[in-house]
Amino acid sequence: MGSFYLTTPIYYASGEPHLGHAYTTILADVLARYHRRAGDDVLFLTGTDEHGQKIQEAAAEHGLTPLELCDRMVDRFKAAWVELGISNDRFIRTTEPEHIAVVGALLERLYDNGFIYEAEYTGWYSVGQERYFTEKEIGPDRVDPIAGGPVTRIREKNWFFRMSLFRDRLVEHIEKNPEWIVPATRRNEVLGFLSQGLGDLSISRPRSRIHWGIPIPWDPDQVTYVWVDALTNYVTAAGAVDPDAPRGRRGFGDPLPSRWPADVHLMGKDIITTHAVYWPTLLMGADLALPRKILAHGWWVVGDTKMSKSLGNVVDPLDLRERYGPEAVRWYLMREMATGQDASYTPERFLTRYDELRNIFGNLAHRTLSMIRRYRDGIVPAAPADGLADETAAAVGAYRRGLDGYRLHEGFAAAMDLARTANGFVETQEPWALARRPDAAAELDHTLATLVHTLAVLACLFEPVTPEKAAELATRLGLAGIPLFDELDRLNLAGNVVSVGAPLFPRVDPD
Ligand code: ME8
Repeated sequence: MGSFYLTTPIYYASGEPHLGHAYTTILADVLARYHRRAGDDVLFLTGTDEHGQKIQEAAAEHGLTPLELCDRMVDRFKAAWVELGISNDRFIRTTEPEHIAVVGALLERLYDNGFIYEAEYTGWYSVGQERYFTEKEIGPDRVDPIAGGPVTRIREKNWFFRMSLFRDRLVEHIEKNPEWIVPATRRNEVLGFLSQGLGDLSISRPRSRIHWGIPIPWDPDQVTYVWVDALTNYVTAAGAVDPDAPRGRRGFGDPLPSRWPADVHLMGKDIITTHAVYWPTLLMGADLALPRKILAHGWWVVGDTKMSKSLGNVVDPLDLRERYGPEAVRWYLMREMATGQDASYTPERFLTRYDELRNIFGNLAHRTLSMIRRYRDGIVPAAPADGLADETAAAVGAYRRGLDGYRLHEGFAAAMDLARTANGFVETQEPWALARRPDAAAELDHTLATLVHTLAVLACLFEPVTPEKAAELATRLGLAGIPLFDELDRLNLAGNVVSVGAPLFPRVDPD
């Protein structure tokens, strides 16, 4: 029993939710549910990033005020998350008064600590990424190096954070904690970035250019750089900073009932620099603890191209959901992408993964429950349920190592393998043959009790990824709820009345 605080990026409220957003949010949801099932007190945070030039321009295009656009998009994100079974504890919006106050308090803290100064900035800005890039980064074609979008030359007065002062401390932290940034490719990328030296960070924009942002507390002609605003959401939601405390105290380091630091920040690899360089140095400057882990996953690609709104090759997860159900989408995304690496979306792979749910897991449930009804009047026999004890213990171990180690695909492969093994057990035991032999009643009881026990374990293992199907299965097994991990060793289903019901994962006819 412990506590676990995890976050997704807060998504830009300038566009619709798409498969990429869904992936990170489902990844977080699976981890949140896994930790709850393991007995942890979980805080799962997601939300929307609502300030800055990108939102300002998108709103103008739609003939809306920025807040009107954000309100509209927040509804879309929230609806998508409900449809996909997301169990977030908190949805933060950067336009919330509490967050605005915390950003102001954090900036004042950096200012009071002597890490803020004013200077002229000259360089290239990408609205798409909401970031400046150097001449070298944009290359001869002068495009943003992440999505290939346009950059504009800018010369203006900004407030700066002395990020450069924290470079050595950050490098040391990364080197001393090899598991802090995962996967290792991303850690090496960050170390490579830091090896080229680290400049200071511009943390404001003139209001004359961008009006949609949080004012700098000591200079209302400037608004807070949107990444500083956005990253701060993680401490706002944790209650780590009390914006009402007197200036200079502000709750930093005070014994607030805070959830900070986060156990893990989840994100795509596109925003690793902001999370692994800007954010920890800002936290160091404000005397706040660093997050315990940063996980940057890969990209969903179509062919060789990243799926993204700006590229127009967006696959709407809700399209798949309508036909196959949201939990098939969740399963596909978690099972198919090796956490951390890129994965290519194809309808064929989606169908392969759906068939696995239907033919292995769903089939095991259906045949087991049907046999109990046919051979034992629907009542789970009182017999030892240990026919697959070793296989089950090994699968639970591999599953937990996979999820604890952020290799979710390995965990779910282990769960599916257990279902496959149990189907093999049915084939070798041949319960239909045992049922014809009066002398084999005890062996049939043992076989059926073992299969029911395995299904109860599978309900626990599948709950993080297919929560409703797991709950349905638990009900059909006559359980009051889905077992927790620490209940698996003392499951006793003898005497439970089971029900068969329709297949958990129905056949979906192709077009
Ligand atoms: O960057 N594959 O928001 P955003 C996998 N507001 N994941 C993808 C993806 C893809 N093709 N496309 C997007 C922002 N994502 C900022 C974040 S946080 C303080 C501020 C996911 O709406 C992935 O998690 O552009 C990526 O990091 C995020 O969406 C970017 O979302």
